[in-house]
Amino acid sequence: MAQLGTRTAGETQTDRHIAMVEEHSAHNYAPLPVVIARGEGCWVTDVDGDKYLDMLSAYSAVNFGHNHTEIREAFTRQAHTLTLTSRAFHNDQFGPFCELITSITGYDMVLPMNTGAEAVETALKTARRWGYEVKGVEENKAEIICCTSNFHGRTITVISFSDDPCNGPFGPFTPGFRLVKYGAADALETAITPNTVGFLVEPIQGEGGINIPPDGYLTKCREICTKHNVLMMADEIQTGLARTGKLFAVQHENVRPDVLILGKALGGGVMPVSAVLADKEIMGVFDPGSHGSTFGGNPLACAVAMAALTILTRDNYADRAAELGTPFIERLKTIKSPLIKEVRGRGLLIGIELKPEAGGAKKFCKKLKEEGILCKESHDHVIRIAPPLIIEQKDLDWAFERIKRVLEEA
Ligand code: IF1
Repeated sequence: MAQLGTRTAGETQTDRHIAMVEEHSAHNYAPLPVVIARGEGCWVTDVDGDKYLDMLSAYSAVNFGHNHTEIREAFTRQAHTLTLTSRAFHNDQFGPFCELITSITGYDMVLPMNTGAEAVETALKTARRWGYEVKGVEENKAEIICCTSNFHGRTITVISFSDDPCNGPFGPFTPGFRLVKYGAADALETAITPNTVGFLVEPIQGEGGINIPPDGYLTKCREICTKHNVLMMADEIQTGLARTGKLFAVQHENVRPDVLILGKALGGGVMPVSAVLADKEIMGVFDPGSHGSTFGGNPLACAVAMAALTILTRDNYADRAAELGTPFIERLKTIKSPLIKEVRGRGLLIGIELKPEAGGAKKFCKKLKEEGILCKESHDHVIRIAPPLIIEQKDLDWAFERIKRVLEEA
């Protein structure tokens, strides 16, 4: 039940905060009119005391819920000890982090960054340098294949291979990228040339609308990349770390990409931590000075990431996401609303696609907010449901009643 806080007459705190943002912040977002002040588990409280169930998890960065004790303690302990040295020197958190993340993911080496886009850019640099120095592609001729409806971040190079119109006008764009239809393995094979060095793919497309590829797609892509000596690079920034019911979404098909890209929840929901993982013959292309970042691999990030990885594996978050998500998806499918085109998802990454005549998913996210649920549309017509993986059945039941009511009443 969303407890309504005591409201003072006239302007609310919410109004006051939104007015400040309207006045002083770039309008690069159109947020729901809610100003969150506290978070605990799956619940957040706004500045006026109203409570909401967080069903976005900051786009899967808050898989552990808000204010997770062990993550907070790891963060606080390290914050009091040592936060940043730069990688001009070693620090005592980095080695243990590298050992833990490589053992959990099964790759030889890791290159730590901060945001997801930085990790994607790092993967692109990895593929290009590998292409020139190992595959033998002529310099400046490397091609990387990406998918239609992709989302990999907001830097100029990353949006250079986006087909989303909101990514412009920001040209001139970075050359060397081709798009193929997401889900069509044969299109990938057709697009490969002797200069192709990498294929970048989301195992499930998040922003593209929670797009799940056909069964066997990732397996076929793996085979094609192996056959043509092209690096298969999986962007698991949103789908990774247990979100889809496996530790990594590629495990739904037992596919092992050559390059694994992680972010979001790797930072435990408290700070940006991202990483690129690969075996020695690929990651070995980097030599001192060829890549880096001021904060990449900082001791605070490593401490938080180690806590996140430890909790994920120890508490079987992946099984939990599958056990809670799978029946929840089936229940959502029972909602009788002529507006629903399809309910789809894996684990606790769920999309309710509405028919165009519903008028867009955003207005339903606004109605859900009034019911005490915070979620976000993905690609106009899809209501994305992605609660923290610690969510309890009773909260899913609470949410289901409200989602059902909003969609059936419409
Ligand atoms: C925003 C979208 C989701 C990602 C994948 C890389 C990145 C992201 C698969 C870049 C980031 C975030 C960005 C955030 C909203 C959110 C998002 F709507 F933008 F597309 F989740 F779907 N690969 N996704 O999902 O990571 O640099 O942001 O750390 O930009 O509004 P980042």
